[in-house]
Amino acid sequence: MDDIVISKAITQSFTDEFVNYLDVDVAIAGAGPSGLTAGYYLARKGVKTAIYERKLSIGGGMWGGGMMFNRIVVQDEAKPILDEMGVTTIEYQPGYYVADSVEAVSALCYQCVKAGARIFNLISVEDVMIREEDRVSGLVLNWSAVTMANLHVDPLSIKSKWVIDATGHDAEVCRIVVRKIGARLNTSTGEVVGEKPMWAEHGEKDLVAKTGEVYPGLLTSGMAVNAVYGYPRMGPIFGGMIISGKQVAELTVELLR
Ligand code: 48H
Repeated sequence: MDDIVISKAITQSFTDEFVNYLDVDVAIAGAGPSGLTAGYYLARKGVKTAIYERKLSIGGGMWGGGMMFNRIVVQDEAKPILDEMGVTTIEYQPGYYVADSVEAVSALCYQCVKAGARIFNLISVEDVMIREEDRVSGLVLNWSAVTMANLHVDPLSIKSKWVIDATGHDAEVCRIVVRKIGARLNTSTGEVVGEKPMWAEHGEKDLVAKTGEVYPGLLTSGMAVNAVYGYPRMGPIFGGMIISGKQVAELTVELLR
């Protein structure tokens, strides 16, 4: 066993891949359920897709199910997506399916990577590239460890034809765009409106209806949509997240054409 060979294998293969993904079709911020689902459907269409995740773990808020009971619920419309991903669901009542959240995250992550999307964890999106007359044209990245340790280390940039904000409740990429360039988003106030109190039915419907482009070059999916447009949260029903992920992928494929 040669320790240096092991070190070289890791650093060289990671660096080669990172360099290859400096210019992508789609860059997704956040590897929660919506980002992973979007990555899966994009990659299956042959779209070069990179996902950047701040945390060590992939899966965002899905692991914890509802209040740490590690189960999620999805509705009729989302069940075929979980079936396709290989996640077991049990019909609890007509129209309500329950799944193990650990199995669901693991399956989404596995299918996303196997479809060809690349996930870079431990990397935070801290800024955006704006080019071509105020169009989002890429992301600015740093190691999460740098941000957490508050180190003064400059970031690096990646170029992408489309960016998807899948950062969940904080809608971080949209907030960056508003804060940095005073942009007006496609919302009632032009800014990130902020999510409203829990109401599953409306939260889910509104989310699916508004998944899409929020600013030139920038789309939102998942919980970020509710935050951006000021829609209710929905609690531990995750169907909307994966439907939104699929929808944003299909829309982006159209836009890329
Ligand atoms: C890199 C980042 C950054 C950044 C954040 O929160 P998520 O799980 O988001 P969704 O939209 O896929 O799913 C939402 C769902 O988990 C949820 O919270 C629900 C249904 N809530 C309902 C309710 O009522 O509360 O995942 C977002 C991911 C996370 O892993 C973050 O770590 C990551 O994005 N992230 N990654 N750079 N700047 N900001």
